[in-house]
Amino acid sequence: MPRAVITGTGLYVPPHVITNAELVVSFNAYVERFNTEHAAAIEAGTVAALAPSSEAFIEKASGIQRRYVMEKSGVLDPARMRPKLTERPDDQLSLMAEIAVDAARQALAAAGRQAADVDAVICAASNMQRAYPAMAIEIQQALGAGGYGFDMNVACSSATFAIEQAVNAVRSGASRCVLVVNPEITSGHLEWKDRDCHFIFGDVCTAVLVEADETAVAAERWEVLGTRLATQFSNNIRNNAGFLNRSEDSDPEARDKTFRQEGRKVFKEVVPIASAHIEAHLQAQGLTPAQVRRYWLHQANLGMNQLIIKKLVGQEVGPDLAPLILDEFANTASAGSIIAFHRHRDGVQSGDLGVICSFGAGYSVGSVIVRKQ
Ligand code: CO8
Repeated sequence: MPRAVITGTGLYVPPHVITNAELVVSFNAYVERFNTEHAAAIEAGTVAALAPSSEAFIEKASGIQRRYVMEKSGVLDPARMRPKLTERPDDQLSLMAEIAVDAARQALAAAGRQAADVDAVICAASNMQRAYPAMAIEIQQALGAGGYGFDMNVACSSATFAIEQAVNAVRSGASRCVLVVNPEITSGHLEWKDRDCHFIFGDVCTAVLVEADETAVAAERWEVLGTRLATQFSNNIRNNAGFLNRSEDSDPEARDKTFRQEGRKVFKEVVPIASAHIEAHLQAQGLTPAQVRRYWLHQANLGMNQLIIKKLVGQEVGPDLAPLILDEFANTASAGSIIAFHRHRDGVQSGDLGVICSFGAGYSVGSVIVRKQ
C-alpha cells in the first residue's frame, strides 16, 4: 500500500484585523442604540435589554485577542453588524475560491509541485458560499489542476475529515497528489449582534497537500501514520440556514439562521470526547500521549486545549507541546489545527511524532497522527 505524506501547507491571511477593543466598542454602540430604540418595550417588559460586552471577559473566557476578517467596516458598523461584501458575477472567481487558490499555491510551492500534478481537490469547510457547482471544481479550474474536485462539510472537523479522504485516496492508489483546502469565511455566518458569541470567530484559508511518498519531491515530509474520525449528534452547536428556509417561509434574519451554541456545555462535553479520542487513536498505533512531540489542536478555546493536553499528559504544558494561534486568529473553524501545524513545526525533528486534532460541531472529532521523515 502506498505511504501517504503531507508535503506542503499554505495559509491565506485576510487583509483586515479586528482587535477585541475595536469589537467591543462597536458592539456596545449597537447595544446602546438597541436599548434606546426599544426603551418603551424594555420598560414594559416585552423586550429584554441587551447587556454590553467586555474585552476582559473575552480574553479571560477564550484566550482570543484579535481576529482577521475579509471585510471589517460592515462588522464594526453598529447599524449593520455583518461584513459588507460585493456580489460577484458568475464569470469572476468567487471569494471562497480566491482565498483557497492563494493558500493552495503556497502549499504547492512548499511541496515543489505544479497545479497540474494535483489529481484531486477537496474543498472542506463549515459553509459553502453557494450550493453548486462545487467550490472545489472552481478551485481546480482556477489552479489548472487535474482529476476531480468535491466539497465536504463537517464544520470544525472538515479539514481532518478531508485529510482522511485524501490519505485513503493515496493509499488505495486512486490518487497520487490530493489538495485539501479550507476556506473559512466565518464572518459571514457569525451573529455579530450576540454577545455570547460575537468575539469567537475569524476568517482564514488553509491548504494541505497529501501525496504518495514514492512520487513526492518535497524535502520536508510528514508521513501520515493513521487517521481516525468520530461523530456524535448534538444540537449544542447549530446553524439552521439552508435551502429549505425559503419554502418554509422562515425569516432569513432569524437568530437560528446563523451560528449559535451552548458554549459551556460544548466545553464540558467535548474536552473528554477529544482527549479520549486522541488517546485511543495513539493506543491503536501502539503509542502513548507522552511520545508525541507536538499537538496541533483545534483552536476554539485556550482553556479547552489546556485541559485536553492535561488529561493526555497528566500535567500543565507550555506552547512548545501544544502551540496556540487562537490569540491571533480566534476560532477559524476547520482551519485552526492546520494553521497551528503550518505555523509551528520548528523544533520537531526527523522521527518525531505529532497529532493534528480537530473537534467541534456535530459533535465531530478527527485526528491525524504524523511522523516527520
Ligand atoms: N462580555 C461580557 N460578559 C459576557 C459576554 C461578553 N461578551 N458573553 C457572555 N458573558 C457573560 C454571561 O452572560 C455570563 O454571565 P452570568 O454568569 O451572569 O450568567 C458569564 O459571562 C459567563 O458566560 P458563559 O458561561 O457563556 O461563559 P464561558 O466561561 O462558558 O465562556 C465561551 C464562553 C468562551 C464561548 C466558552 O464557553 C467556550 O469557548 N466554549 C467552547 C466552545 C466551542 O468549542 N465551540 C466550538 C464551536 S466551533 C465549531 O464547531 C464550528 C462551527 C462552525 C463555524 C461557525 C462559524 C460562525
